[in-house]
Amino acid sequence: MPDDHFSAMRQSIIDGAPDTASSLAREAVASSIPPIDAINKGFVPGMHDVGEQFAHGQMFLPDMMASAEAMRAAMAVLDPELKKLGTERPRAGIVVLGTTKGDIHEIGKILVGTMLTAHGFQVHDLGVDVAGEKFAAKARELKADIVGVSALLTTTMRNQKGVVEALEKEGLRSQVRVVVGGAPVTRRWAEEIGADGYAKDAMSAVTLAHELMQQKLQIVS
Ligand code: B12
Repeated sequence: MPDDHFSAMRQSIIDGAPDTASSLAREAVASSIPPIDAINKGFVPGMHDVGEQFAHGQMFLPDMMASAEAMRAAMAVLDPELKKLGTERPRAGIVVLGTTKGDIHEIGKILVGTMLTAHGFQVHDLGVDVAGEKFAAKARELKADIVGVSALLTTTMRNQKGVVEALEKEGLRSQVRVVVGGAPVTRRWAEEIGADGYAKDAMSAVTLAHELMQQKLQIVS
């Protein structure tokens, strides 16, 4: 796909134009562009620009909301395409996913869930603004292998630690691997809060999840 198509995708996010974003996504599918390329090379860079402009006072909350709407429109087209890749694979592991308490950012988390599903994981998305106890209860109910916690705000990152603590309190910590992510999250932070891993994007989250499942199987066998 020519670079100007990717830049049109990026611009549709900056402009907060859901119809344009959706039709560019459909064009990508029609031209057999891998959906992950459309997301990573086209639409996500637009979200990053929006974040930068917001940070510099050049964009405001309603603009950011319009951009999120455009991103959702693109994902509505690309998500089913990504998931198709995973439908015939055996189940790689059970993942409980959510955005931490106090935080309503969901786009990155949804993308992580989609990529995990596309690679054979069974994913249960608890949504946004999820308390640690809820993660723990779902992990128990489903006998989850991995709990994934997203946080996009420096203020809500600390609630990722609350998820680790809730799992400890429930006596589940040795059975469940905790992975954390989100724009302000780092590997160092993951270590500090006692999580088992950090991934910077959705593809790395898949690699990490496979590695953790391997480790788990080695311990069991
Ligand atoms: C879109 C957006 C919104 C939308 C969210 C809509 C939605 N439905 O999700 C709306 C408009 C609602 C919003 C609200 C707010 N936002 Co906002 N938002 C953004 C923005 C522009 C993009 C986020 C995004 O979707 N990125 C695209 C996705 C694909 O990337 P991602 O989320 O980083 O996810 C990837 C990785 O991080 C990783 N990942 C993510 N989760 C997980 C989980 C696991 C387990 C793993 C392994 C990996 C992983 O993989 C993902 C895919 O590759 C960011 C800017 C930025 N650069 O992040 C600001 C940003 C996060 N927001 C910010 C702020 C300040 C706010 C508000 C407080 C604004 C306000 N004054 O009200 C509110 C907070 C509301 C709340 N309580 O949560 C700040 C945060 C600053 C800070 N340091 O804390 C940012 C950084 C903007 C800025 N530069 O100032 N926001």
